[in-house]
Amino acid sequence: MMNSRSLLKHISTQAAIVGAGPAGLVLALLLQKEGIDCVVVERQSRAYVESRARAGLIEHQIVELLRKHGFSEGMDLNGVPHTTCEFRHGGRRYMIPYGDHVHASHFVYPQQFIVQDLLQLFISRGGIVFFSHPAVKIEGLESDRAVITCTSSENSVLKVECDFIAGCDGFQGLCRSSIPSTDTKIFSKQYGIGWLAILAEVPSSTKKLVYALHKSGFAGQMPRTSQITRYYLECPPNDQLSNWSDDRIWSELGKRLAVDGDENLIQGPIVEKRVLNMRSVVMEPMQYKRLFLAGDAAHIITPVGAKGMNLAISDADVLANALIHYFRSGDEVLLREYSHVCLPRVWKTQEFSDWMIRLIHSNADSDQNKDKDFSDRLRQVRLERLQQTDTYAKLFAESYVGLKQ
Ligand code: RFL
Repeated sequence: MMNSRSLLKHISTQAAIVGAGPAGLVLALLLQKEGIDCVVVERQSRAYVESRARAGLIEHQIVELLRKHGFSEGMDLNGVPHTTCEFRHGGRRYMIPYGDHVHASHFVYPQQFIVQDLLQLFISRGGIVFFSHPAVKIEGLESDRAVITCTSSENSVLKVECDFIAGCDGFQGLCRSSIPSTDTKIFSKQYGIGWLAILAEVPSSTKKLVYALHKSGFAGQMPRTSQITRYYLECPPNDQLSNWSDDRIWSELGKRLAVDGDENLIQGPIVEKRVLNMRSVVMEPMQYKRLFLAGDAAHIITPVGAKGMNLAISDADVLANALIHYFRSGDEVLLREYSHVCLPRVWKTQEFSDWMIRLIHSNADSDQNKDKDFSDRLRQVRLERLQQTDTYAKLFAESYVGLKQ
């Protein structure tokens, strides 16, 4: 119900979702499908969220989830299944056909396309998203109804009163900080490693995902579409973008990705570059009274294993089930269990990402006496075992492709 006054809008709903990223939109669609009343409030404009290029690798179980609920049309039409990745080290290629080990595949389909598809579906079915409405205050978490206050560029105020708030507003959002620090514990790790994340409007030199372990540092090549490739270059964690001219980027990629002679990189316009600091954070529990966090709002993970968006969608699925169960039966048991259900998967994924970090960087250990040559030998053995030992490769494949554990 909406009462509009000159500058104040007041609406009432069952579930208010803060953030129109992958977590918020999957949750909104799942609730909408079951007839649960919900609205989404989003800080940015629609054009902005639909063009934010980030992830691109969708795990097998998330592909299955999107298909099961009928959210996968765009991915099925335009996504590309992947079953092999390639490591490069010491002048050798290590092809890992992970898909064959577990009879499953990844899909490469850029995050901004998923967001576009989900938004289009939600809105076309009558869903309401308040774009350019940042949530600025959360109240009433301890009472019968919670209230979110949002502002908008037209200087109006929106108040959303609800039974539950889903905090899907990412790592910098408001929801996480609305939980009293005495009721949560934050676990975090800084790896002391940076990645220069680059988006280039060029086809990649191979269709596979490439992880190159070079003496000068890691380099990655991740195809996104036939015309767009994401590249990564290891760099100091707080490196300045001004140190990275386009010429230096292409030359460093060519050197680090080369195996025998020069890497035949197709050079072209670099449309985005940013320095990422390799760090991971998990908040426990992921809920407080009427507020439930999902995705990056509750945990972030280094982009090394390409897991952040997948975890976000997985949380949204768990939260949707709990809310649907509650609104059908009045039984709060699944809501109470929400964090206990999500966290084991979050921690297994963190463990895998930590393992991957050690595999692809020679200086990932906190040990002060880092011996890069020693680490390098260990990395070589790990790659050989991935190629030669079926059980080792299968364990990697299960985590990498994202099977339900
Ligand atoms: P999002 O996508 O950050 O969405 C949160 C939304 O909340 C809005 N918001 C607010 N709205 C209202 N009021 C407020 N006060 C608000 N504050 C924030 C924001 O505008 C935004 O729209 O969180 P969500 O849904 O949890 O999804 C998480 C994923 O986006 C993230 O984990 C991934 O992008 C991480 N990630 C990758 N994940 C993968 O699974 N596979 C990958 O290959 C992968 N590659 C990546 C990545 C992240 C990267 N960056 C930029 C950190 C590559 C990169 C470069």
